[in-house]
Amino acid sequence: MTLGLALLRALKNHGAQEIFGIPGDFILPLFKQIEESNILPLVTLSHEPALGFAADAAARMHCGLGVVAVTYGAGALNVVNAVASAYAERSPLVILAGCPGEVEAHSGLVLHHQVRHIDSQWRIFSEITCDQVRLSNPETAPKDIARVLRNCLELSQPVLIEVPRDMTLHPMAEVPVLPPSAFSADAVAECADEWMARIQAAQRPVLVVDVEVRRFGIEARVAELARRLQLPVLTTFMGRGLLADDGVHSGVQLHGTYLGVAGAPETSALLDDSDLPVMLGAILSDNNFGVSAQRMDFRRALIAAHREARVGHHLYQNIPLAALVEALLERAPAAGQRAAHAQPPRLEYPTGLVADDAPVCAADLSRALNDRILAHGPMNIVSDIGDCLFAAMELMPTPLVAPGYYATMGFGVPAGIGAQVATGQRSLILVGDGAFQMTGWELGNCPRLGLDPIVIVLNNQTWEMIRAFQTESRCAALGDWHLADAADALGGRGHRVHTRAQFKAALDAAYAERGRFQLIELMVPPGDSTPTLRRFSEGIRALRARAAAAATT
Ligand code: TPW
Repeated sequence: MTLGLALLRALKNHGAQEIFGIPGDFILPLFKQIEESNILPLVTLSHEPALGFAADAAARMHCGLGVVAVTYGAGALNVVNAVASAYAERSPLVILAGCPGEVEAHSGLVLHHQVRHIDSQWRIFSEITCDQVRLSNPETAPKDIARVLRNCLELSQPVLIEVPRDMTLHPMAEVPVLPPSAFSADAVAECADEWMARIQAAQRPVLVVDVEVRRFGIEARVAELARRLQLPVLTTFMGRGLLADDGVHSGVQLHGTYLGVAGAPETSALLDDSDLPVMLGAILSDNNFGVSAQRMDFRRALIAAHREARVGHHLYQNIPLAALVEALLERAPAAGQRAAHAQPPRLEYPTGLVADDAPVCAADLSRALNDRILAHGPMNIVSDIGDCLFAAMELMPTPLVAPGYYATMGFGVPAGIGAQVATGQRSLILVGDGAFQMTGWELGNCPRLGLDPIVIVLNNQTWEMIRAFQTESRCAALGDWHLADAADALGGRGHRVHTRAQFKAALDAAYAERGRFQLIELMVPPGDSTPTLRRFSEGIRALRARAAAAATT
């Protein structure tokens, strides 16, 4: 077998389902093998950042590997921000990057796409990947690839596989699938004992779930734990959409998302006043927890993430999240054993869009979509960063993919494309006009790829989030790009919407027509924002002012 084929088979054997790629001469031999072998389908897009976002979303939907294939230097460095996002947000991406062969690397000439050293690409990616291998030695490559792919999955972070241009056709043995990395069952048991003792002694424990719970495919097990321990559950901002599946969350006291000063007071109090937050898979970021009215004291929490578990000042290392959850389940009361099964709370969601001639506003977005969810059930929502993500916080339980922590713009459209490739189900993409300007052009690939996502552009003709945080900024104005017209030109259908009645009609028409992407351009006035963004920006400003005042006294 050739090295290229063995690599593709290894990817497939580790769960990869497709490759998002843009070719270049340093990786062309591998592209030839991808196309000829039919081991994994190849999806090409227009610009490398989009490949990274699409593969990231595919990985999130699959709860498994997402794969990107790019050429050396210019291609690989174009995907850096998307890989950094996946690194920060724990998404298991494999970056297959071309690189020079041994002979040409020492030709005495500087090669095209070479930044500084032949190794510059490797060095840059070392910062944003959890493991790397260059396939220059076919003897050691099978075990190196196996190690790198196992790390990708177990740490749920990107890895780099450099494929030297002259190695693709070199003979190589099959790549093994390694057994899971060893960990100490005793350590897991001791940790679970300590956690259970604390949970049983706590007055107001609360379970906080974040993205790793999905990455490691244990949502149903975590829901079971919440039911058996009768713990109220919050998701983090980043973890919004977790446990959204009806079958998973039934009987769970899911109280929505922790938004601190921007959230409903009873919801925020669950965590703010808890004497024992139990945090599973949580990223301790400012977006998740910085919105708390008080500075959060994480020493009072039980935290398991990134193969570590904490109890007060104790730190257990090399603890897989899934193993800890299983150990907790072994110690939890059996189902139904606890009296008075607490009912899930009734959360209030905005619904009931009035289809009249009043101008449409940002608050109408969640109203219209909740009406849709009520009538037709949950849908796969992919959101960019911007006010649209705050609108997503107002939605009824439905799967959501968004860059809620790293917060990179430009994610929405390509990630929505990646999500539809991965699931075969229509994506609903939420994006602001500013973020759309970055990567919205990728929609032009939809007709060729047979994809028909529905895209709602919240067009306020500004970088509204920027304006919300710094109202005096004039640079945030974007002008009117008439994006609905562009949609028609790219092979989709555009709907420019000014009133609530037009919004309702456009949504109905968009859902009714399959086979073409739909772009609903929601024309809202600059300065208008969702109630959630308003509370968030006011809350953050107040917290900052308080911190500044405290610093000067
Ligand atoms: C890659 C900084 C965060 S939000 C935002 C900027 C510029 C404005 C978004 O404007 P948009 O949405 O899309 O029109 P809305 O609702 O606010 O009007 N560059 C990158 N990522 C980030 N996060 C920024 C800049 C930013």
